[in-house]
Amino acid sequence: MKHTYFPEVKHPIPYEGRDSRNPLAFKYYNKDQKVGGKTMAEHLRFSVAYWHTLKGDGSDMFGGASFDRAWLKSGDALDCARATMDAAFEFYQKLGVDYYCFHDRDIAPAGETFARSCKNLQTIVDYAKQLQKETGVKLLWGTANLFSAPIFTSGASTNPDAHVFALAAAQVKNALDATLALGGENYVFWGGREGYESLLNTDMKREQEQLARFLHMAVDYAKKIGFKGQFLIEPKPCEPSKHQYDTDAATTLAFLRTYDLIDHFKLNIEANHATLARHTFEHELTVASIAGKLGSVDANRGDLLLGWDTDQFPTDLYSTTLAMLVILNQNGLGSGGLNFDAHPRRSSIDPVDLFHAHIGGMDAFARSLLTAHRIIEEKVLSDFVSRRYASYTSGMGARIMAGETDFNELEKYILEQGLPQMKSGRQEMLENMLNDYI
Ligand code: XUL
Ligand code: CO
Repeated sequence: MKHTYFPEVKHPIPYEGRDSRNPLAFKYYNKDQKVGGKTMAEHLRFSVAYWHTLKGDGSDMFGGASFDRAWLKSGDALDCARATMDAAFEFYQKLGVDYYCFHDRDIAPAGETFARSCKNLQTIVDYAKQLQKETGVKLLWGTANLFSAPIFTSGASTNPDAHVFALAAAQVKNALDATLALGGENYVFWGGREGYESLLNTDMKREQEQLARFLHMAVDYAKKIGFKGQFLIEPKPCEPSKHQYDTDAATTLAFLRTYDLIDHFKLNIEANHATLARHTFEHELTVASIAGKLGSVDANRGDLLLGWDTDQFPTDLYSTTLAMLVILNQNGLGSGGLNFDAHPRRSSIDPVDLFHAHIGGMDAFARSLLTAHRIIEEKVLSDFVSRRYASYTSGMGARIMAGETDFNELEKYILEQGLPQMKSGRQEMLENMLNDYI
């Protein structure tokens, strides 16, 4: 029997239904419950973020570690990495999630040399593979940390020094190998430092071309090694860069189209990144979805009063309901999932707080799945929206959309038919209806 890192949680978290008052139970997330033909687990595909949940220590810009994490103090760097992997799989199993995500440097320590770092990664990947096999927990996505090491301060693939570009490529090559070895269903690119601080020293055009070249190389390498997972880009406007090139969904889609990468990528939309870009979460999800490019979600929330990437657990039912509407309307996330890229607050110091945090996020999304499913089944919004645009489905509206008319004819039409009448958008009525369902 392995060491127990979460002694307060003796058994897997049960589903007890909405009347339960047990804080260590699900009130809505009932893994095997069917909602419109799929189980909740199949719809939601929850994933734990290794960097926050296992490696997070509560430190912030103003102070050091506040969390008590036995696994982070278990001997030398590799012993710690193994202990952390043990804690991780104990956590996944007790929580009842099927997936996790990691950066290469979360799971294995960097070494003195690049070769040593690769060897460490290989060692821990072998260990993770064994634990995945024993538990059935799977890898949703892997990624490379190309932002923490000081050498990436001025970017990874967008670095002005080609030697740094080469290092980033070598690191992604190994992270892709690791993701393939662990059966990862996706691979994520988040360009934390792929942007700039000042245009005084930056050739923006060249940097974007470098980024595109890098992504093409990744596509080629994935093909070479037989990695079939989905490539994802995770937009964010800033932080740590002042201005990140993958600013938001629309910018990222335009970038992918410009550089002939669009067929190889989808987007991983994060709630807190959306609000940092001054969009709503549902706006970013919708922009990605209507392009057929919503691949996965980093489920969290920000704090509008703080205004930075607070990565809080998602508990706002309005936001999670609107998110589930987009996800259900596109028939799910395919190989993607809902990854809790979130961490407990600095004062939530105990390992058991990790359970409370994830239970809250999972219940919020499970409840929103049920709500969104009912809204769609009962056509609450869709009927209103189709009526609102009905004039484009026949007569002159249909001819406009079929490209069968022009400005001259439309002028004639107005002169004959007279001015259009205004119609209410009924926003408040719809907001009330949404509230009724939530
Ligand atoms: C940072 C962020 C990353 C990515 C993976 O804001 O969201 O953790 O999800 O690199
Ligand atoms: Co993220």
